[in-house]
Amino acid sequence: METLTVDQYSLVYNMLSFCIASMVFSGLFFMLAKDRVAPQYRLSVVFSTIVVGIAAYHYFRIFGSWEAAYVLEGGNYVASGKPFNDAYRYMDWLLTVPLLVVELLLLCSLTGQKKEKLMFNTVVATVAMLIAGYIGETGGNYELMGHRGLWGFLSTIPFAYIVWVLWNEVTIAMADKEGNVKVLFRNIRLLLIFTWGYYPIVYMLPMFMDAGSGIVSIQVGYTIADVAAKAGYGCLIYAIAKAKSDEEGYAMA
Ligand SMILES: *C/C=C(C)/C=C/C=C(C)/C=C/C1=C(C)CCCC1(C)C
Repeated sequence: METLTVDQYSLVYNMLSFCIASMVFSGLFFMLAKDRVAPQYRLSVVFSTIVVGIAAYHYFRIFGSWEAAYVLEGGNYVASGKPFNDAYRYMDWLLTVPLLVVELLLLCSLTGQKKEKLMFNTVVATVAMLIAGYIGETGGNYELMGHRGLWGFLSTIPFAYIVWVLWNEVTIAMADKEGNVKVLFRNIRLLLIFTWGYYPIVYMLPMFMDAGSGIVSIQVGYTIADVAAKAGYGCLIYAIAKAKSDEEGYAMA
């Protein structure tokens, strides 16, 4: 672990703390608002709650690990000797990314075999993407033309497949929609591209900076991405479910 300045250390510390608050309270919102949408869309909102719940738990652990990994010494944060645990993030993604994929597919108008096939394929692809990513992330060196670059590239293949499937299915689902529902579908498609596309960029950042800044960029970058891709995405999922319920004349009992 590299020595960090007080500012660098605090930036990560504060972002992790902000993230915990976002996850916990967006989860509370999804729980309280679930019955405002029609029954057939509730599962998606339930999935959002579970996703931010799992993330909140892991961020508590990441936060604890971050605090334990450094000690303040002579005005800087130096390694305490306890390793910072990177695996929490990947364990979190292994659970939450498949759920995020499935909850969006549930809102698209998929049926029968096609639905099951796409869910299965995309879930398998997320596992492949994350295993390759983890191998690259924890391999030690930060070179583009080395271990990190190679495994990052391999991880990008299933990633491209997942994004392509989700983009297509949302496009099909919004084709016969109008007004609010259409706008919301378009927004979630954009949010998906920008947030998911941002993870591989964060992954590459340490290749272009010194080791201390690399650690900080990874932590801050993934944390911002997670807030958008989990809490923000959950809000849009809820908004789509609500707009579709309104359109179909659902009134809360
Ligand atoms: C809530 C967490 C989410 C939505 C995480 C998404 C993660 C990715 C899309 C990660 C993708 C990666 C690549 C495409 C290549 C480099 C390695 C990864 C794992 C960062």
